[in-house]
Amino acid sequence: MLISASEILVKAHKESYGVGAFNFVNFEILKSIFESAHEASSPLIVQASEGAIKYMGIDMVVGMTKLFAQKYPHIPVALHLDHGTSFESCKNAIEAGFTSVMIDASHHSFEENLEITKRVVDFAHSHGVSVEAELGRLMGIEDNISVDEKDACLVNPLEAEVFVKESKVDFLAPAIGTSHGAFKFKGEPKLDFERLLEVKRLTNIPLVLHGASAIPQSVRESFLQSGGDLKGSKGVPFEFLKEAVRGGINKINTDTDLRIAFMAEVRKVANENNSEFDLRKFFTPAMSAVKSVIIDRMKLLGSANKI
Ligand code: PH4
Ligand code: ZN
Repeated sequence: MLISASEILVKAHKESYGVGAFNFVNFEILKSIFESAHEASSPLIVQASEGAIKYMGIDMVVGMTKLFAQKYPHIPVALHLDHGTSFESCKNAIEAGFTSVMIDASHHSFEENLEITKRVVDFAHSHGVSVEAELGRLMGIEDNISVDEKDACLVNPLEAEVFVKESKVDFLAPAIGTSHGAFKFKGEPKLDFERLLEVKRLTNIPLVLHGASAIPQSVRESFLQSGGDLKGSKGVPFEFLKEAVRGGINKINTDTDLRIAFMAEVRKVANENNSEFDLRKFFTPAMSAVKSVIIDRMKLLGSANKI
C-alpha cells in the first residue's frame, strides 16, 4: 500500500535523517529503486515528473508503483508528483492514485504561489495526500555572488515562515543554491547552509533539497570510460549532502545520478559488442549500477535500516 510522503518525512524530521526521493522514467529504474530500498531496509519516496508521466502514461506510473509496493509490503513508500505545474496537474495525479504532490509555483509572485499552493493543499489534504511547495529559484550560486543577488534568488526565511503557516503545506523546498542536472556549480560548490538553518528554525517542518545529485567519482569514471562526456559537470559533494541533512533537509531529490549510472553501463555494453541487441544484456548491468548508487545514498543520508 502506498502511504503519504508526510508519514515518511515527519519521522525523518523528528529523527533527523534524510530520505532519498528517486525519480523514475521506466520499469528498470523503478525496479532498481525498490530493490535498493529492500536491500538497505530504507523507507522510500519514488517520484515522477510531468515529463515522466507523459512518457509512461499515468496509469502505468501508478500501476507499476502499486505492484512493487505490494511485492515489498514492509517498505513504507510514497508516490510523489515532482514539479507539478498547476492545480489541475496535482488534481489529476491525486485522482490517479499519487499519495503526495509538489506544486511548483515558485516562479510566480509570493502571493500567487501562496494562493495556488493553498488550493492544492485543500484538495490534497481532503484526499489524505501530502503537499510540497517551493520558495526561491533553483540555481547554482557563484563564489562571488553578492548578498543582494543571493536575496533575490534564494529562499527568504521570513517569507518561508509565513508561507508555511498560511498554506499548511507539509514540506517545503527552499532554494539554497542547488540546480537540476549535471552542471550545478560554475566555480567551487557552494550552498547557503545558514539560510537553510534559519528556514528550518522558523518553519520546523520537513525540508526538501532539489538538484541533490552528487555525481560520485565512480559513476563519473564509468560514464567517461564508456565514452561519455561530462565536461564541466559538478554535483553536490557528499559532505554537503550530510551537512544539508544535519541542517534540516529530509527529502533529497535524486535523478541525474541514476541516469548517468544507467547510461554508462548501456554504453559500455554497446561499445563492447556492437552486434548485441538483447535489451536484457544492456539493462541488467545498468540496473546493478543504479542500485549501487541508491544503496550508498540511503546509507549516506541515514535512511538505511530505518524500517
Ligand atoms: N528533480 C528531478 C526533475 C526531473 O522533467 P524531468 O523528468 O527531467 O525532471 O526534481 C530533481 O530535483 C533532481 O535533481 P538532480 O538533477 O540533481 O538529480
Ligand atoms: Zn527538482
